[in-house]
Amino acid sequence: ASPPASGPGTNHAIDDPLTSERTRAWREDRFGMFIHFGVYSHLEGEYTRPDGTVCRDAEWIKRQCRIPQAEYERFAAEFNPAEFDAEAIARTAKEAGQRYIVITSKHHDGYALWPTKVNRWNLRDHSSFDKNRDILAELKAATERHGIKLGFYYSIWDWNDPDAVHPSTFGRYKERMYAQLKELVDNYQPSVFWFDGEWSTDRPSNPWLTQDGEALEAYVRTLDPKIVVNNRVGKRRLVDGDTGTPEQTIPAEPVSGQLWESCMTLNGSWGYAKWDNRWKSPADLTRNLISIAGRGGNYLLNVGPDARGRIPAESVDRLRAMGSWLVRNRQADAVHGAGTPGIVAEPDWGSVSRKGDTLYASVYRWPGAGGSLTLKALSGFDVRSARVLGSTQRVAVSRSGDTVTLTPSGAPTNDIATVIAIGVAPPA
Ligand code: FHN
Repeated sequence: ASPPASGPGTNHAIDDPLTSERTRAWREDRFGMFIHFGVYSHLEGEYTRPDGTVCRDAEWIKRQCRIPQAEYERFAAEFNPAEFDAEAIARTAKEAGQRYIVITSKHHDGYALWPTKVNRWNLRDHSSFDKNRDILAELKAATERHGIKLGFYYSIWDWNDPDAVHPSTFGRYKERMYAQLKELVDNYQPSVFWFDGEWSTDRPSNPWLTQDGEALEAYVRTLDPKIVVNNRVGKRRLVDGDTGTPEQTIPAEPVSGQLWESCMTLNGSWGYAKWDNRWKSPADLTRNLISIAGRGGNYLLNVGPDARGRIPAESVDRLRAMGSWLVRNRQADAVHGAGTPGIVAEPDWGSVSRKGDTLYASVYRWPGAGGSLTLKALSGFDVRSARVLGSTQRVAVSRSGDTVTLTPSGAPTNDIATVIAIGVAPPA
């Protein structure tokens, strides 16, 4: 297929991501698992310098701690994630309610997690790992078994390939990168490409932000037009690629006309860092997911497996807590396949999402006895019913002007978020 006609400001000859069949499942998934894993995981966040001082970082450790190339290559040669268990990872994601996984096929250090034929800087050719194993193939098989989609993070910025920074050799780097992307599509049929590092400042005039980013997006579409591509392929238009990628934040007012996905760490690091104990609470994480769904976005929550390839227990525990909230009382209905309510504003006591004729009001702060909750209506609608999921208690509904008042008659069903399902109908 020839690349579609393009120019600055042109939205390639592709259909609108907001309504396209290509993004349909992604728009309903709402929750995915990000995995940062690579040579840096072998260091587990700590590098001891020759003078005995310790430098701490995570997936940026090579650069931030100025590890000499030869030494980083020695660490890679030792890397042996023998306990990487794709089945356990896919099961953890499934039980958490995550519907897709995006793993770092190559992070900024340029190391490929699959046996690329493009160079030897990869887990098969430069490690102590079993030469017969291919963890991306294992993950592909495991995700398929569990009905989860698999996508790849791929860093455009490459610290390992000197050709990437010099204009005279850049074309050679680009050829290798294109060849790697084709390998990934041919070998593993990913559902998502999650690019990163297009913002690199290594070159004063960064070609990825303009014509090369545009060509890259078009190239991926020729490899497989079904792949969902994130926006970090350039800054040519408001919406490059299919999806916006706010990082470590949940936009209060998402950019309109753009699909989006907040990516976030469970502690403070993407790659495994044994010193990082800044774990977020299960309540905050679950409420983040609920609020994101109510604002029409997805939540891509990161795990960083350790040197042996194991997801830390603290991460698994948090994901389990989120999954058990979702299955309890079918509260997942407030998240999976749900989106912005449109007809009511976001309340300060929680979040509201909508699926069809049902509004799901997830209450983070339940009112005291006899108290009530108010919703501000943005358009006319009738309330047909209101009930607390997992409870038989009555919820009285009254209306005055654009204020809808909900008065529950009993206690909340849990500490994280109690969901009131409100049946609505447009006025006749
Ligand atoms: O530099 C990376 C970082 O290591 C991590 O991969 C995050 C994930 O979104 N992206 C970059 C920073 O924007």
